[in-house]
This record gives sequence, C-alpha cells and structure tokens, in this order.
Amino acid sequence: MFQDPVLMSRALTALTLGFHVIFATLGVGVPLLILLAEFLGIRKKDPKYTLMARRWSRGYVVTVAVGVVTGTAIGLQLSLLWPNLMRVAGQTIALPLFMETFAFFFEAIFLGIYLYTWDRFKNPWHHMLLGIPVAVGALFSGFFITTVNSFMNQPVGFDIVDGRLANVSPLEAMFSPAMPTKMAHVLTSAILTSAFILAAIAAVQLLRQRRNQLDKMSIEYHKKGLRLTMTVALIFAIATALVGDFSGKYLAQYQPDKLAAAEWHFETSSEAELILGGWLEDDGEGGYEVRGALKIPYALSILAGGVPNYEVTGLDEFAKEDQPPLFVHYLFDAMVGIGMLLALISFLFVLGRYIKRLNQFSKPMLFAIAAGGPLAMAAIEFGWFFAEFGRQPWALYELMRTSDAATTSANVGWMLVAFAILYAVLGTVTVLVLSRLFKENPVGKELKQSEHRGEAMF
Ligand code: HEB
Ligand code: HEB
Repeated sequence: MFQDPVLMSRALTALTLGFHVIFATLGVGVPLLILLAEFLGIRKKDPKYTLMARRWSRGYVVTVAVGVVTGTAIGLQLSLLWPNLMRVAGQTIALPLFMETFAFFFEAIFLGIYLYTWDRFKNPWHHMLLGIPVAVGALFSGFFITTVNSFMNQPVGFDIVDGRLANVSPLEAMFSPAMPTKMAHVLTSAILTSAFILAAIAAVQLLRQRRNQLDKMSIEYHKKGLRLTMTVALIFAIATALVGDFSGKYLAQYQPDKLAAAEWHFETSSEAELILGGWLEDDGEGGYEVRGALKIPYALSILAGGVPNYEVTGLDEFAKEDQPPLFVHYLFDAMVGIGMLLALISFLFVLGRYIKRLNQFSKPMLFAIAAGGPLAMAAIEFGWFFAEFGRQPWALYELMRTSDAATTSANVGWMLVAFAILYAVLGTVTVLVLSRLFKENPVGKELKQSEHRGEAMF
C-alpha cells in the first residue's frame, strides 16, 4: 500500500487540500466579516465593533500565512504527483491557477496596508475602503480556484485530436457548466463557516466569563460579536442550502453518477425517494439492499429536477468500474445534516431578539453555537470529500482516470509522512500563536486603550 503511487498520491493530495481548505475557507469569509464590523463601528460610533474588526484582522493575518504555505504545497504537488493531469489539462487550468496567485498578491498587498494604517486616517471611512480590495481579492482567490475544480468535474473548452487536447480555449474551460453552482456553494458555505467559527470563539468566551473574570464591557463586546456573526450565519445558512439545492440539480443533469452514489439510487426511476442514513446489505443477486434508512418520498426527484415525478438516473446506467464509491452517501448526509442544524441554531438565536423568553445567551444556546463552529468546518470537509470522491474514478470527468493521471514514483509514501508531520506542526503552531495573541491582549484592556485613543469619538 505504502508503495502504491496512485494511492499515496491521492492520500497526500487529500491531506494537503483538506488542510488548506480550512484556511482557504476562513480566507474567503473572514475579510467580509471584518469589513462589516468596521462598517458598524463607524456607523454606530461604537468602538466595540471597531475593536472587533481590529482583533479579527490580526488573527486573519496568521491564517492567511498558513494558507499561503499550504497553498504553495498544493501548487508543488499538482505537478509532482499528477504529471499526466497537468500535461493534458495544464493549458486549460494554468490561467485560473495563475489568476489565483494574482488575486492573492492583490489581497496581500492591501491587507498589509490595511493593517498598518488603523490610526493613520482622519476620516475612518478611508481606512474601511482599504478593506474592500482585501475582501474582493479573497473572493476572487476562491473564484479562480473553484473554476479549476469545476473543470475537473466537467471538462469543456477543447477538442480532442488524436487523443490529445487541441484548440484549447482557457476562458471557456473556466466557465464550465459545473462552475456557477460550485462557485456559489463554495463562497456561501465559506462565509457561513467563517461566521460560525468567529461566533463559536465569542460563545466560548461568554461560557468562561467567570473563570476569565470578564468585565461588563468585555461581555457586551462578545454579545455584540455574537449578534453580528449569527445574523450573517443565518443569512448564509439559508443561501448555502438554496444553492446546495441547485448543485443537486446540476449533478442530476451533468454528473448523475455522483448524485446516484450519494443517494444509493441504484435503478433509474421517477418519483425517487431521498435516503437518509442506513446501511447496505447484499441482496444475493450481485446488488444491494438499503436497510435502516429514513426514506423521504419524492424528495430525490424534487432535489434533482424540482418536480416529484422527475426521472432520476440510477447507478445501473454506469459500468461497474465507472461508479463512484458508495460511502459518499454518508458524507452527503453529514454535510446536509450539519447544514440544517446550523440554520436552526442561527435561526433560534436571531429569533431570541424578538422573543424574550428565548434567552439568546442561555447556556444551551452558547453551547450550541460553540459546537456549531467546528461542525461547520467539518461540513466543509465533508462537502469537498463528497464532491471529490463522488467524481472518482475520474480525475477529469469521463476523460482521464485518476489512476492514469498520477505519478509512478515509488517515493510518494515518504512524502506523505513528511507532509503529515509538517501539517501537524503547522496546525499546532497556528493554534498556539493565535491563542497567545489574544490572551496577551484581553478585550477589556484593549477597550480601555481605544477609549484613550479617542476612537469612541467617531
Ligand atoms: Fe488556494 C492561497 C493553490 C484550493 C482559496 N492557494 C493559495 C496559494 C496557492 C493556492 C498556491 C498561495 C498563494 C499563492 O498564490 O502563492 N488552492 C490552490 C490549489 C488548490 C486550492 C492548487 C486546489 C486546486 N484555495 C483552494 C480552494 C479555495 C482556496 C478550494 C477556496 C475555497 N487559496 C485560497 C485563498 C488563498 C489561497 C483565499 C489566499 C490565502 C488566504 O488564506 O487568504
Ligand atoms: Fe454542500 C458540495 C448539496 C449544505 C459545503 N453540496 C455539495 C454538492 C451538493 C451539495 C449537491 C456537490 C456539488 C458538486 O459536486 O458539484 N450542500 C448541499 C445541500 C445542502 C448543503 C442540498 C443543504 C443543507 N454544503 C452544505 C453546508 C456546507 C456545505 C452546510 C458547509 C458549511 N458542499 C460544501 C462544500 C462542497 C459541497 C465545501 C464542495 C464544493 C462543491 O460545491 O462541489
């Protein structure tokens, strides 16, 4: 196993992307929240929001730095581990890969200026304007890289002449049919998750207020943070689910094998039911029987086509060796389940503003929010693993098999070990640095300092 280059290449790529995507997701969503907080600070003349923007942007720099390291690792590994993929697809995906680097530099330059000019402007709106290119650059990073993944799921924009790609149009390749839903789902889920992570941090602080001896001002600070982040979370939980529904319709049309594997839909049929949970047993005739699942009538037809009698393609229309692995069912269920839970938590919190008996800051509520942060990040991982395992056995859908795309080098196993150690160290250091950074500058102290600076003036 350790000697199998294809398996090891897949493991190493999954490890690197799984790690990168944590920071990439925060990289896409957090700048938007920083911008919102700074906006509210100026608008409401409330230094608590301004401090929020400052503290979040300080933490953000650390996560960006790790995003760059892991992103660079991906760039290296793409050509080392998948030489055949890059040979065939390099012409089409080089453009967006390059554009991502460009978007990143754009973001990094403005982030630098943003961080060092907090107290340099007479008019605070001018400083806020500098945050806009940061947020835009981050969104574009996410955009460009998602076009690459869309191309792998639905390769277009070229002809095949003698088994080679010819007449390549990189722009057409970027705008593959997979792109619109993927893009929207990646961006909305990234903002949802970033909001929940920041909310979870605030919730943990409030749960520990006694132990940390928070003063009144700091408690108020965290409560305001929760109100802001949970409102954003509610909006984007709804958006993520809506877009997810469109993603389902995209799959039904363009990658029906992925949808069928996710739903254990073995035979093409209309009025298809959605299967939640359960397990598979041999039916004695070379097929499977679904056991112990919750079945929602018509729901799969509605997810796939919008009407209860839509005909959903089953796995029976694909050759055995072309079918995705069936465990993706659990990944899909986990993602959707968490999505529903996050929507419920943020809905109850926001409702608590209007219904007094629903205490927004009760212990159970704070616990639910604290759990929601890590759960949201888990949903991101489940979503990507579902999308990527669901594309198997193809590296480029119906064009190139993953096994044909990989390197034949026998040393990938060692690289896997080395990178696993690197990420473990990097992850630990990140957590240590972030917690040091915030422990040494408690909110109460910083709020007093900002009063000194006169930030309460605007
Ligand atoms: Fe990423 C960063 C690559 C995926 C988002 N990235 C990065 C980097 C790189 C990369 C290289 C660094 C910078 C430069 O340019 O240099 N990615 C990559 C690849 C892939 C990816 C190859 C696969 C295909 N990303 C991704 C995703 C996303 C992203 C999926 C979304 C969601 N990135 C990002 C961001 C950034 C990066 C945002 C910046 C940094 C931070 O963190 O902010
Ligand atoms: Fe998700 C993916 C659906 C939620 C994250 N998603 C995905 C898919 C689908 C879905 C169908 C596939 C696509 C393709 O492949 O193209 N979702 C869905 C639904 C829902 C959801 C229906 C509702 C509930 N998600 C969700 C959440 C999250 C997510 C909550 C987080 C937070 N996903 C995700 C990701 C992914 C997915 C990251 C990958 C990318 C793409 O798009 O692909």
